[in-house]
Amino acid sequence: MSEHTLTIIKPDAVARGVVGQIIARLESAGFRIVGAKLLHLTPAQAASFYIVHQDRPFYQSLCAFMTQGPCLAMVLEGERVIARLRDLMGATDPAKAAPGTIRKDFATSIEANAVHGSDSRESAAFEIPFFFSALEIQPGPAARALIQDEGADSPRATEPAAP
Ligand code: RTP
Ligand code: MG
Repeated sequence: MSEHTLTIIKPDAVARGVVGQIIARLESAGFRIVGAKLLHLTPAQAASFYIVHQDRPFYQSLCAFMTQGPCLAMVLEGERVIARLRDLMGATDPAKAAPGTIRKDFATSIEANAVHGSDSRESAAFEIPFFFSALEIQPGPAARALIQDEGADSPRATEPAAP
């Protein structure tokens, strides 16, 4: 079943100029980019986004890292994209990440680990609207089919409007 997930190319990867290579991995995996924006998180935004980690010892450092420069947030669409993205990302610690994963190839530490991915449907349901409004996400296959059907039936698709 097709679903959506949130991914972030984190500030370390943007600063090192590997955004294109990471996007190529995502597209090669068959994930469709249906939303994207480059932004520089404020401390309050980073703290809110990672609120689930507020009691973890790395929380302050993580929030500082995520605000050190711009990051690229994207919504991806695809079959089982939440779990498949997590597999493609690799383990949180690049030293433990499997060969061929994004973190193995682009992360430099357990904190500066190049990418974020929603870890469940519940997380995606919080994280996608955190960054994107519904209007900023391209319609999925069902909505596109509906739009095409309406376009084919509509006189406006073939005839100019009456003056
Ligand atoms: P993410 O949420 O970014 O996709 O990463 P994840 O699920 O693999 O890891 P998570 O446990 O959710 O941790 C969130 C991010 O916090 C930083 N971190 N630092 N210093 C540390 O021990 C440590 N542990 C985690 C990483 O940037 C991690 O991705
Ligand atoms: Mg996580």
